[in-house]
Amino acid sequence: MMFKAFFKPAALAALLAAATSAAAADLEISGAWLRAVPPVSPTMAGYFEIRNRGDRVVKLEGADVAFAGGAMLHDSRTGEDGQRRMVHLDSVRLDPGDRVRFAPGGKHLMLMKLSQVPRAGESVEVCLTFANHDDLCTDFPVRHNAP
Ligand SMILES: [Cu+2]
Repeated sequence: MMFKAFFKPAALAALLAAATSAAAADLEISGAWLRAVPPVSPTMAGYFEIRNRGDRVVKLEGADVAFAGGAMLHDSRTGEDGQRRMVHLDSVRLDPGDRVRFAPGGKHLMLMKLSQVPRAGESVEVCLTFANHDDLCTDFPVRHNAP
């Protein structure tokens, strides 16, 4: 069953994360997590912080996830009517030294067309994709609230 291959218990994920660091030489991801959603939800949001330790501009474009049909970068903005709404970002630019936080109420990764919905306590691999950099894969634990 595909489910088993994608979803690891958090304890195992922690061991794997220790063995396979979520850092390329120039990019570092920390604090990654996915917000738990009901099992019928078509979407879920992911949060993390990314830091560009390299010496060139990097453009984050989205993500590849085995259990999602697509992923988009979103930001949350307040419209003229005072309502918060999500806007699509084509890419997020990271200049050398930049640190960008994806957090509830602001930028987030939106996973869409979920074919399986991982549950709180599980951990799933998300590969961030870039215009000009190799994919960067890391485990995102699923939680109800921010760590
Ligand atoms: Cu969104």
